[in-house]
Amino acid sequence: MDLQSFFGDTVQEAMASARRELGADAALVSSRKAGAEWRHLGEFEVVCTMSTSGTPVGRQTPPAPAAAPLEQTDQPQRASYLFHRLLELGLEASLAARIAAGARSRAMKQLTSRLDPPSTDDALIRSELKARVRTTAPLQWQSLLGQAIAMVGPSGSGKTTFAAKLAAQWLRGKPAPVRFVAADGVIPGSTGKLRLLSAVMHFPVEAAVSPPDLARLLTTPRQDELLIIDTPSLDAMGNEASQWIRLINKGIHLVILVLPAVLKPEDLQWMIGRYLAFQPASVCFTRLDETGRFGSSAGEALEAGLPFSYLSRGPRIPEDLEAATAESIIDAMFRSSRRTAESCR
Ligand SMILES: Nc1nc2c(ncn2[C@@H]2O[C@H](COP(=O)(O)OP(=O)(O)O)[C@@H](O)[C@H]2O)c(=O)[nH]1
Ligand SMILES: [Mg+2]
Repeated sequence: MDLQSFFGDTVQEAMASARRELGADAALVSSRKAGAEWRHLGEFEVVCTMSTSGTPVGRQTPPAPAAAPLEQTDQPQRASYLFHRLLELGLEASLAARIAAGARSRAMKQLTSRLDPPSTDDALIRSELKARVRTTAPLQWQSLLGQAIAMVGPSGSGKTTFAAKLAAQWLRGKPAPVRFVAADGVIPGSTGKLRLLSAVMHFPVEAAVSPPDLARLLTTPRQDELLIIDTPSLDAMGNEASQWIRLINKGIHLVILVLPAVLKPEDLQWMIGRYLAFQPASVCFTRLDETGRFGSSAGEALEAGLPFSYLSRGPRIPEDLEAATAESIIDAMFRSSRRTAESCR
């Protein structure tokens, strides 16, 4: 039996919409108060079937189904497919339910308007994600001269490597006036790593081992230069954390939160909560090459309202860095989940 759901603020209204869609012989199978996630479509849901002949009555020419799924899958079941597909991508249940609801109302709109050909489940999810994923434009050093940008994030997340990749991409064409500030010098060895990179890439590096040190550098910015500040992790800031936070909030034009995509969702959520103190403008996810569940990381950033700026897919400088687009984020969510499914076979 081909079942379809219709919604309205009264059962009569929902039935009227079923008859418009299926014809005057639309038969009511069941009716109920709409579940919370479908309430935006109407107070009541009626489940109807087509006339026994299978041909919608009142329609002159049956529409040619462009793709099978929407026409053949009954709607409540479809909502469940969408929800489970989103869980498979790694999204946490409440976000998955909201995105599934949005994807399903897209399907309903397509069904009622018949302007667009019906979409597959993945295409509906992609459209719904695209409406939610925000990205920032790739950084251009030319528009940042005289300013300072900072990378913040937990230790080992890839801040120094990201900063070096960014500078190396800028330096590729012609020399870009970039000066590095290794403010993560509280961790032995990390300043050394940046110095090594600077020797290869020919950009100057200064060390700032305390908030007053960094404050001094920030009060005298050169108008023909861009400062990239590589900061310590919150834990390494220790008792000086509030001083670092104040200084970074006040003196730095743009802050990027660098997070590894390999963390468990609950750890990532906790981490994002802590680093929001720095008021990051965007998030750069690293280690995409090492995760089979990018959806769970992307979901946490979506929930925190953070736009995506860059994706890092490996340690190579600068090849493994790309500017994020809504498409690349969504592709990465689908690709990494496929990788997990394949490795489980
Ligand atoms: N596989 C992989 N390794 C990365 C990536 N980004 C950085 N790394 C490596 O992660 C380690 C820590 O990076 P680092 O930039 O020092 O982290 P920081 O402590 O946040 O500055 C280094 O060995 C990097 O080469 C990435 O996207 N994928
Ligand atoms: Mg570092």
